[in-house]
Amino acid sequence: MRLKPILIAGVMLAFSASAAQAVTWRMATAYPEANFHTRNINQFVKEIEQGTDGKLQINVHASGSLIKPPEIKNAVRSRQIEMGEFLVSTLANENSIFALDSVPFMAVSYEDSAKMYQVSKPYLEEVFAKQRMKVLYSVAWPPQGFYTERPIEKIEDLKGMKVRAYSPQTERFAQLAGAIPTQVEAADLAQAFTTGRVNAMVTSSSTGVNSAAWDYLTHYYDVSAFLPKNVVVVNQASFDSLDKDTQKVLLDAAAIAEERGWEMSKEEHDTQLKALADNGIKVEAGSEQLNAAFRKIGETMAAEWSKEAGKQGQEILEAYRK
Ligand code: PCA
Repeated sequence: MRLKPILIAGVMLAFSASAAQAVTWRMATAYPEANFHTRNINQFVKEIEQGTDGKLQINVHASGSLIKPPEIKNAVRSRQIEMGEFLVSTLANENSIFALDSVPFMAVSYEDSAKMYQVSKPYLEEVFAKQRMKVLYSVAWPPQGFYTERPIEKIEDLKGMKVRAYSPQTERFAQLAGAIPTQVEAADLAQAFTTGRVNAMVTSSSTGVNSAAWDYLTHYYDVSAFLPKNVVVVNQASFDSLDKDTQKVLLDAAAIAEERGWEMSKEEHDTQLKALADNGIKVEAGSEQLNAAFRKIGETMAAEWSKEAGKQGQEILEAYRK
């Protein structure tokens, strides 16, 4: 049977229309391909691609390969790229709301972190909206602990150590512990350790494994100080340029990615603590003395945060403690 010319023309028109509408976005993240956040992002973009029949494709550039990590937020803001992922607390100096999830010992379980996230979400969304960005989802890293190159019994043992930090909060934490903080991006850890720029770090089991911590370090003190979050944002104008159906696919996939991400994070902690131990790192809870000193630092930082966050901070904390 011969197809009627009119039908052929119709098919061709539909085909060219969808081809014309297909867009490719760029997305940047600071973290490596192997990291669970990046694996979650890869799944997220795959679902968007499938859900839109290829109309929206997103190329993910990991390890700060497209945009340097401290510039990812502004690259999305200025629409140099459409989407980006970054650690919320790297922006702590901009607004105290960004520091909340990294105040040590304020929320140390996944349950409390999730609750704190829910309470702080409208505030986070508002600050990003003012910068023409839309929050798609946010996922916590596993609990943060201390990696060292020798055993630590008490806080004084950290004195003078060069501690790798990744945010204003981790810098302050190391400083209050008597150590010397130095900012190093996750992607530059191996180099920083081999060149002796740092000899200890604050991070998760996850980043410890991703950076093969056993090559430079011997101990991990799993003190569960806090669970900082990554956030995935989209430029608002880029989002607005999508048709309604595509927007819905994107938002639905984001909701699924958020749920999946928190589950992946929990699993990651157990798996990677074991991987650290299997590779020869001594994983310990840390002495009572050490933990008490860390908690004291947490109290200092909580007081500092409250002062800085003012009335809005009070509101958030009240809602969180309810
Ligand atoms: N890994 C990231 C941030 C928090 C974490 O667990 C890092 O170390 O840079």
